[in-house]
Amino acid sequence: MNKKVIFPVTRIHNPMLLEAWLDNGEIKDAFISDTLYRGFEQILIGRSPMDMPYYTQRICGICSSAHAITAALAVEKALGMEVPPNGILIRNLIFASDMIQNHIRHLYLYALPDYFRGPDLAPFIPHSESDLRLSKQENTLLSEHYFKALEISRAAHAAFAVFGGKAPHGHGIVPGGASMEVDADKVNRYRGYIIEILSFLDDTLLPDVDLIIKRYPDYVDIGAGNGNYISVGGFPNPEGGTLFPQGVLILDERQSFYEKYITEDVTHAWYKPHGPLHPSVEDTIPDHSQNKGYTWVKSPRYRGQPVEVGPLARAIINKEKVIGHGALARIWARSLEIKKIALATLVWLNRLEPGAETLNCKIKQNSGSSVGLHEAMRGFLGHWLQVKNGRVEHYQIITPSAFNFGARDESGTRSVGESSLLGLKVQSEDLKEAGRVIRSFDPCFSCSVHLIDGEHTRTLGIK
Ligand code: NFE
Repeated sequence: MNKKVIFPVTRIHNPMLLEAWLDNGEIKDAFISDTLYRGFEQILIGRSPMDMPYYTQRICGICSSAHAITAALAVEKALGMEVPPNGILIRNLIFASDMIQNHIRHLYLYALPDYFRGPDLAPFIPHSESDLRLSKQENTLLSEHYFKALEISRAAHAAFAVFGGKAPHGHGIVPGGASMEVDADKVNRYRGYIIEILSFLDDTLLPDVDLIIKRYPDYVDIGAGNGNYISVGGFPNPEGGTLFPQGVLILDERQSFYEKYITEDVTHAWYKPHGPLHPSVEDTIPDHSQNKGYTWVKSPRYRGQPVEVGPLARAIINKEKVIGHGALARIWARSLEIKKIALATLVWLNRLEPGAETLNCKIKQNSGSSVGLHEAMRGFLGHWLQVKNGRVEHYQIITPSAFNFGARDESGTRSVGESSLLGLKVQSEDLKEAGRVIRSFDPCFSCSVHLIDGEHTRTLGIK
């Protein structure tokens, strides 16, 4: 077998590394490693729970509001806070615009360049010349759309700032609701951005995704996961229910989601060893001397099983008909989801009550344990919190990219990201086929571990 490495794997999140083992042009084994550790969970200890949405947003710049909303949910449950309806709607609007921003940037900046060839100019160079199937005209069109997508994703961030004050790392989502008041000017400005985004979706983005699927039909199923999917739900309605459903599809069976079945394993990650533990009792103690370790990403499991999370999982849990389960099926699900969210914002905007309260800061107690769960851009996000006498005593975070790209577990079972590469036929020198599969998950390794390790940024360091 011969070894090939892609590093970095994505066009933005530097620390992700793929080590693939090939035999006769086929991937027989794969290790995905995160070479970055930051220690957010330790940073949070001893602080005021009210600051958790602020601190945890700094985990990442592209999904900041996902952490804000999930942290706020955890704090509200622990302290017994109730969010007024306007607060719920404004938080949905802030998070929706951030999700739209994320999905548009992922598609044009991080995923589609795997399928089209841009001009010999930055940001399209260096090029990969393997397996390019679009005509010259189609390549030109998609290159133009790449720049248009930048403008539109900026409009999504501008919508975020209407109720969030700024983007990323906004000020709008706080424990107890939303910090902004509602007025007609904000509603109209937000709506204006969404109308602009909707016409870009209909005229440009969705037809572009259709074109790529038409030219690369094999990638609809190439890179499929293991058939296990989870969504923890998200975008609550004030009267109950959520836009994104909650559920589990595991070992071919649909089940209700129970948070108690979540565990994390660190057998092959660089942490102080422990068996699979529920996040409420788990710690995060870095230990780079672990011989079996090859990444900073732990291994989250549901009922001991690796699961896939993200827009495709949400569509499947929502019982939508999907086109397949591979790389382009993920991209297709993500692109349709943008429209679903954009349309939902128009409903939420209409339901806002100008002048009604958006924030309720009353707390029932100053100690408590809880979990905040909310779908992030890339899927499952959980914040486990313990507060004692008004201070954070314990905090653990599981992100979507940890679910998709965690290390193999104590039984040696791979997470979905690694297993989706097994058997993949590779003809390109640059492992483009594998890159397409990995990037379709929209991985983010800033989120997945929460110090730059100079020693291990170029090798996996498997000892
Ligand atoms: Ni840095 Fe994030 C999302 C979180 S990671 S992008 O979505 O949480 O998977």
